[in-house]
Amino acid sequence: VEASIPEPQRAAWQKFSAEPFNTKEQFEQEAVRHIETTLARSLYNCDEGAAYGGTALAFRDRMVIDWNRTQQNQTFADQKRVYYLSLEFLMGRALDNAMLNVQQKDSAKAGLADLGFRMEDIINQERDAALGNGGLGRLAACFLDSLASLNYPAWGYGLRYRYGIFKQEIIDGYQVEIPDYWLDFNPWEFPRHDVTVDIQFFGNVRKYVDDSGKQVSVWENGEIVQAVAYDVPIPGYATPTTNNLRLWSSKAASGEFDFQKFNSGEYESSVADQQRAETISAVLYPNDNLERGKELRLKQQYFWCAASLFDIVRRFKKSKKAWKEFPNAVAIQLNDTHPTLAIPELQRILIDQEGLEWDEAWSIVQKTFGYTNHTVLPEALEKWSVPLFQHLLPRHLQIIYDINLHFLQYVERNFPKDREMLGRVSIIEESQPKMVRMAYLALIGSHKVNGVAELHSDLIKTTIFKDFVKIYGPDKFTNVTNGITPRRWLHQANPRLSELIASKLGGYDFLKDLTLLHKLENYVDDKAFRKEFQEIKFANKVRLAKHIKDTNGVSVNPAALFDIQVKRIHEYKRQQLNIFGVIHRYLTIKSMSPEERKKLAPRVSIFGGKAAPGYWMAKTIIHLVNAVGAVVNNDKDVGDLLKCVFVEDYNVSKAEIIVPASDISEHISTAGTEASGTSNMKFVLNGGLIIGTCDGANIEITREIGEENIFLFGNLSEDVEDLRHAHFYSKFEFDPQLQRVFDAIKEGRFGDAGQFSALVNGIVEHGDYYLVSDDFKSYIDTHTLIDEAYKDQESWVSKCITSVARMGFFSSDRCIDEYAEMIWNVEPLSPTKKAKGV
Ligand code: F55
Repeated sequence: VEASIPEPQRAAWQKFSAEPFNTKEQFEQEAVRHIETTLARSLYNCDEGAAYGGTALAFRDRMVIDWNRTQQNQTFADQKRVYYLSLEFLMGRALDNAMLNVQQKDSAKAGLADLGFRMEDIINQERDAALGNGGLGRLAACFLDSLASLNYPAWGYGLRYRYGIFKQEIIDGYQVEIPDYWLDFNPWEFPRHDVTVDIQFFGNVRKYVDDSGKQVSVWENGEIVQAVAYDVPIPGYATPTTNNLRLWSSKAASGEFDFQKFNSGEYESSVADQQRAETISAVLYPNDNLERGKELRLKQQYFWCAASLFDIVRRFKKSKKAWKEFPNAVAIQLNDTHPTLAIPELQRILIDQEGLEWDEAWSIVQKTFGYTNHTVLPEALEKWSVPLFQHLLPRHLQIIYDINLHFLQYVERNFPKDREMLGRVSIIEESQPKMVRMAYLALIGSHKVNGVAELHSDLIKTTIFKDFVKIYGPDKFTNVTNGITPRRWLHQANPRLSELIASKLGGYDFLKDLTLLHKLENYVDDKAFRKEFQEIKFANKVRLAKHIKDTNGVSVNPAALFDIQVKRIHEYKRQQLNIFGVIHRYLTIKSMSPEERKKLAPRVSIFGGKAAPGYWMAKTIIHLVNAVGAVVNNDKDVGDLLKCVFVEDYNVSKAEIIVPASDISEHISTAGTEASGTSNMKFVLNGGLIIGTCDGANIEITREIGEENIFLFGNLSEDVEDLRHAHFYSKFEFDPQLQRVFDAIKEGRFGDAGQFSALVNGIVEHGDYYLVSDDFKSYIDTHTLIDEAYKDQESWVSKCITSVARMGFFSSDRCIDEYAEMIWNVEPLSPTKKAKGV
């Protein structure tokens, strides 16, 4: 290793080598030093922002020590590594997580108190790292936490967006998007200006036959953009293992080209080129479950895949191993189809640059990749137009055609009688223009394909990938049910519940092995435990009520039943069903006598979530929720019996306040549409119950916690097709209670009815694709059951505690172990206290 300190001088280094702090005093020393020197603030101008900065930098230093050691340890161990490629990492805040994972939050809290600051205020100074849309991006973040906590040698690779997911403001009931410029002060990233990769776009392919008679392809005359690495340390919980998340940032390649422009006086156009290059990593696309085929998005995907693969290959080549060893050193997991270009890119590197034969290269590629599918919704399946590909990535298009040719020949040989199949499974869709089907390419180029919950993994085998099960056999397909990290979603979000559990289980081991929660079942009837459990839920509701008062100005009663639906706004997730249910409840209250009203259980319906900026129907749903809230919350007849609020700008740190405060949360997608869902797991783990459809992970949650502890309703996925059909071909009778809701909207009781007509008409006139009318009765009847159940607090608390005790399966640690065993074939690496040698 050329850059190491020579042996005789190492003693000098080691004498001063940094050690992680472990006490309050050491923390204060580090924090004050950073505030004074790194941040150049004094005793007289240290505000909460500066105190956050000093605290973050103290923890950053502490993590870096473990991080360096981990990286060296992993390099020396020379084991297989996992690379998790995701275009989204929805990390949220880092400071609280770092303090808890390195188990020094108490030192910091006491130290900050000495300096006159409250921990909570300091934590709230940090901006979320919001480099993701929703579940898919948050899953990647949970996986990084588990990979490090379980000591797997693993890296994440993503894009360093200058703007994360937009900030949502609600103005006059409408969503307004504000850019999220989050990088002003980000102490958690390390720019690696020496780790750069030149990435080519456009250009042409020149083919020739070399001296040995071999066909050679050269991709040339393209435009070069430079990728610069930014590294983010990922600490594991209660382990020195600290993994790396590498995010790529784009900038103009500093080549002769630029100098020529400068010298010839084309200063402005040279700066414009620079800006064009920087545009690649400028902004996260804000669509979830929708793909719109934009050129810049394809550029982002290639830029990031090419930079990541170059980096992985560069690391492998240092080991001087033979190419056939590559799949024994490297496992690459594709988080959805967004990184699928990594497949033709690795094939290109192996054949065009390393001179391997096609078949040998392809066998390496297939062994290296695994592909996770997150959706069966047709509008979310990525397709790129062939002309766009031809223009941007001409060599990759050729390679994709070659992959397709080999694949179709194989299919033809094995299914000679089924000529139709060739068109169905071809990577190229014969449309106008032709399209590249990325999911097929990802599947063909991987050795395993997994869905994210049992139902979803079954569905992909019978719908979008049906033919491929025939072609490759069922063993290529597997299931890894999603999970969540208990560190953030229990210990960090709900410290009092975590502490209560620890007091009964004899410590915090359950944060590393969540199945230990089962021992809580012994306390279901323990009076003191139940009381404390209820008090914690109440305190969490008080905290959320305060947030709602501060942000919406609405007073909600913390003794009311908190009914929460927070997730991206999407028709398939059916927030419209929820708000129609709220209107139904409102109309019912209005029609009641004062005596009847007294018997009702008070409710607070809480909504939150972002709509993709171009998704009109989703924006209409937000508007309706706010319009209903404006009426209901100010109606004297209703009082505390019903409140309806929309919490602005739902994100990871809001979730940490909202999730622990639910009595009921809503996971009510049309059966067969929500691949898994992960917030369902978070809510139950925090002692809330669920109303849900038989969809995604709800089904497995039910199996684990028992059907007496969940409120399931609605039609099943196997009936969806027939029901949709029936909407068009048999005149179906509309549910009268839903009709009453629509009449109220049409009468203008929530403002001008015209604003909501698309939403109503989608159901009444345009086939009700998401089956709102079919499930409405079952939905409101189930809410009536919930009202009754909530009145019996004793049995309610038993359900909550039992559910928490049975949630062990849904830890992302369990997921990661399953991926490691079934897909990656990697082992954890026990951390050493100090890396040996340099
Ligand atoms: C983002 C961009 C595109 Cl182009 C497509 C999809 C997305 C996205 O955000 N998808 C997403 O969040 N999918 C969700 O993944 C979760 C984790 O597996 C699932 O729990 C959830 O059901 C699924 O919708």
